[in-house]
Amino acid sequence: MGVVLGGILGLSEPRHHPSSRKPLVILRSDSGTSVGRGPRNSGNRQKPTSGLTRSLGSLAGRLKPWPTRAKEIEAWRKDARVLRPLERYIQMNLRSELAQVQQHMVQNQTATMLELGTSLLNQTTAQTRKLTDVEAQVLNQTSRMEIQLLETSLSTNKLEKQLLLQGHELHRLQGRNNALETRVQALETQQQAELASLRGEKERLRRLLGRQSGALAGLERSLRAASSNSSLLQRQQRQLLESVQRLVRVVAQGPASVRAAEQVFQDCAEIQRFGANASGVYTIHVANMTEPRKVFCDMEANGGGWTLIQRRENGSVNFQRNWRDYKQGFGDPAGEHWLGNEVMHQLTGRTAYSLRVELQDWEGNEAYAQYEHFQLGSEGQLYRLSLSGYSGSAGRQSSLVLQGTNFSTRDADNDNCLCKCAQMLSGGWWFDACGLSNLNGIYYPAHHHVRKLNGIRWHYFQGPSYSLRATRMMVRPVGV
Ligand SMILES: [Ca+2]
Repeated sequence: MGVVLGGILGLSEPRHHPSSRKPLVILRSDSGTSVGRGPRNSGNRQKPTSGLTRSLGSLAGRLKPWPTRAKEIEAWRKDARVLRPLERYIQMNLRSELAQVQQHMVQNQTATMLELGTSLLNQTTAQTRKLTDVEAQVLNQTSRMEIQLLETSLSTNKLEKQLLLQGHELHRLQGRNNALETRVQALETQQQAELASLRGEKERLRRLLGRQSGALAGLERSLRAASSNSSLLQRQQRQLLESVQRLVRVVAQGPASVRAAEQVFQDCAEIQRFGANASGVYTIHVANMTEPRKVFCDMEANGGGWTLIQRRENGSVNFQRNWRDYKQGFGDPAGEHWLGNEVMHQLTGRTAYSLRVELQDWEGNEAYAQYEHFQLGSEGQLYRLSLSGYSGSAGRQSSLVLQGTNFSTRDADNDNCLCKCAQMLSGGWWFDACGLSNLNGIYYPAHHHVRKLNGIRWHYFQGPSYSLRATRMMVRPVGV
């Protein structure tokens, strides 16, 4: 509108009022700078210029086409005089409006600037706050890390101290350990020395003990021999006295009684006591027996005085006999023989007897079995055997059952077997069922003596099927 107005004004008053265009230029310039300000500024300007617009509108409505203008120009000049006050009015109004507009603009700009400043300030404040926060966070973080560093440092220091202490402790313990080792070594050495000394002492004591044991055994032997000699002497003295008394009686009765002198000897022990020291055949008279008996006396074995009741040595005598033969006896007292069950019963029934069994194998080995007590029952008791007090070298155990075995022959089965042991194993013997011995078995010559169950057996000497080369059984009163 300013431009339109300027154009109009320029055409209408180019010469008369050159200076009057000045405010219009300012207006144009203001319009130029105000372009883009928005409708508010335009509105603000419209309000004070509404009267001018109306005037110009009416003026324009009166304009005529150019051919008529020349005539009209003169009229305009006349009108110009009318317009001058209007111009002045307009100028005045415009000036105040301009000042107002300028003031508004300044105010608007100031307000805008203030807004901008406030906004910037706000932004700056926010940024500053954020920065402050970040700084605080960083500071916190830093302080925390410092604290952690401090703690770590403290821990490290503590650990170092502990390590140092432990090192000291270790060193101290090593020192003590060394001291202990030294002491242990010293103790060991001392103990070894003591042990060696003790061993020497022990050895010395052992030798001393050995010597004393030997001496004691010697003393014991001497004592036993002395005691035995003493009792033996007493018994021999008594028996000698009895014999002398019997002899005195015989001499007093005259020569007819000399034959009776032989009958007074009950066994070989008495004969030995009477002074006979040579082994051989003698005559004895056993109590309750009507006939005197020839017997072989062994005056040497184990002190002598033995009366033989059995001998095997060459197989010259048959031992396959019946009950009666074994009861009465058979064979030759100088060689193989069986003295007889009845004699043995009478003999061992009168006084206590010992039994000695002597054995010899085909290899030249000898062994014996001795029984402290030996007794034979009567015929009614089937010549039952009673033994006790076994000792000897023919095995650790007896090969004869000690108690309760009866005598059996091929015609008298008194054994403890459903079978007939005497018939199976030959001879007459105290078979059990059928027992571990039979010295009256079949005599087998050399090289035929093994694997013979019916031979001359003694189990604990040479086993169950070995037939022996020679045997002797003999008795003697206990205590001789
Ligand atoms: Ca039987």
